[in-house]
Amino acid sequence: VNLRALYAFAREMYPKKNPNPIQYGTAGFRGDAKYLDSVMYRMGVLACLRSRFLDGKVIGVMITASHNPEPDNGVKLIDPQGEMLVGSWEEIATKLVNVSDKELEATVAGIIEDLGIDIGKKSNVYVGMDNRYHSPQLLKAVCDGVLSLKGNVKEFGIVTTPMMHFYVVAQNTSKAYGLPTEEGYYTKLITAFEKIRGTKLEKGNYKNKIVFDGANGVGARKMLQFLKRMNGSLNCEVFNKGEGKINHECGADFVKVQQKPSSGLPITEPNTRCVSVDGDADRVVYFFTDENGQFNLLDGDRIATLIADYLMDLVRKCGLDLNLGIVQTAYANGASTDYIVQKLKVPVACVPTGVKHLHHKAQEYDIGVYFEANGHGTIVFSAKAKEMIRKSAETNESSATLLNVIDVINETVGDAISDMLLIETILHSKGWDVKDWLNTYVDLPNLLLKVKVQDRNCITTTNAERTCVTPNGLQEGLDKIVANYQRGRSFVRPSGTEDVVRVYAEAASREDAELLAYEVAALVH
Ligand code: 16G
Ligand code: ZN
Repeated sequence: VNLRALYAFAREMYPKKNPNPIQYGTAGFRGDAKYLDSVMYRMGVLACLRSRFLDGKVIGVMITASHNPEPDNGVKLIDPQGEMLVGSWEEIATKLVNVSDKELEATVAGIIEDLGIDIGKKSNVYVGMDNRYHSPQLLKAVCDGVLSLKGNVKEFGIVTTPMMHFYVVAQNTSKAYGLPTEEGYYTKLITAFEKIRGTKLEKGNYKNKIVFDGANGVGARKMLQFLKRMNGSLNCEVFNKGEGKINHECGADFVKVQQKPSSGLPITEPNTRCVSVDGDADRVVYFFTDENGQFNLLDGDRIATLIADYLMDLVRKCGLDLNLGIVQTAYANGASTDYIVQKLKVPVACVPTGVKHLHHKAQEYDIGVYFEANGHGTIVFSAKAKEMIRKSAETNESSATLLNVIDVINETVGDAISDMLLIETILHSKGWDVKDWLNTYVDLPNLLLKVKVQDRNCITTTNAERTCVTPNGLQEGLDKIVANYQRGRSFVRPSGTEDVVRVYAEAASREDAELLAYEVAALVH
């Protein structure tokens, strides 16, 4: 391996264009696609090194800007067990993309030296992308990065983010997990889903009919592929299939933030279940419009409570001694937390925003259910739990069902389609329609605001982002305001993905939630 090639490649084909330093954040690198060629090239280099560092284990690279607008793109590395890139390498990534083209060779040499990487070892990288028009060019840059260090690279073309995670895990673990191919992914999820569902497709209030909003992203195409293989076990009509701009007035983020239906959907009968995913299909929310024309959202908190309730019930029927916990962030609606504590009687933990925090915390339970309010989440089962369920499945029907439930779930990361199949399974099993689901508790009215400030990092927080540490006096001021509102709760935190401060507020009435949010925003400003 000759490091000289690095500089030549960088200079000729992928010269550094990003004018300002960028940082590997909760969502990897993200920004205007115009500046990302060199970032992608260098991430190819880094993925190649990381694989060598881990004895040739497959490392994944996903090119997407998720729910961001169309001009943006981004890149995220996936570690061998499907987790997000480990923190210490986030720093290396940040350093590597910010050095000049000239410094590239020396920087890479430094990384190799510091970490004692044997560059004679094999290196294997998997790459996939979303359907943005600039993704193919960026994918080529990643591949060139891997090739310039003589690594092996396998392209998966257009995939959802969770599919990419699935391929990486499937390749690095046993065949029993599933095959690291598109067909392997569909087969695993569909087989398990259809086994649980059986042949009776409607039950009680549950109707086999959903409207799917694909956000004009990859989720739409993959959902169509699922349906082709499903023979009607799920009756689903797909919209926003890519005819419009990705995430533009549609998708899970739009629905959650705007609290209204996506455009591009047909007028349906009242109370029809609608499902929205985001551009790379790792987030999902449900919604419906009732007979009074009222919009109703079923977000990540609803999904977490529905799933936890169902799993607790199954575990009880299995007669297994397994502990189950729910992990939320500060954005979880207060009413959902009350419902978890008072009705479900399940332990609940609160962690800072970002999937990796939720994922790690969830791993502390035998069965950990985690969802951000925005619809990103999944369920993780400990090795011990899986083993106990597998044994018991030989003689207990509920355990056999639970075993299939595990196979419907993409445990490595939030997967909109897998989450949706699980939700459909649960609603079917309970004989519920959206109204039954909504009636479990009443959300507190809430509002999310963005505030532009000089330096958002002036604000630091603790207590899972619920308490401000700096600037001095901010938390005291906030407490004073909140005290005037019935059921009031508010917090502020610097965004990890945008140059803004986010203000969240909830209160007993819509009017109060709004007043509270604006009062707190004024305090921050
Ligand atoms: C990233 C996170 C997402 C989080 C969001 C918050 C991952 C994979 N994604 O998109 O979970 O909700 O950031 O954004 O961790 P914010 O810091 O701008 O509020
Ligand atoms: Zn996403």
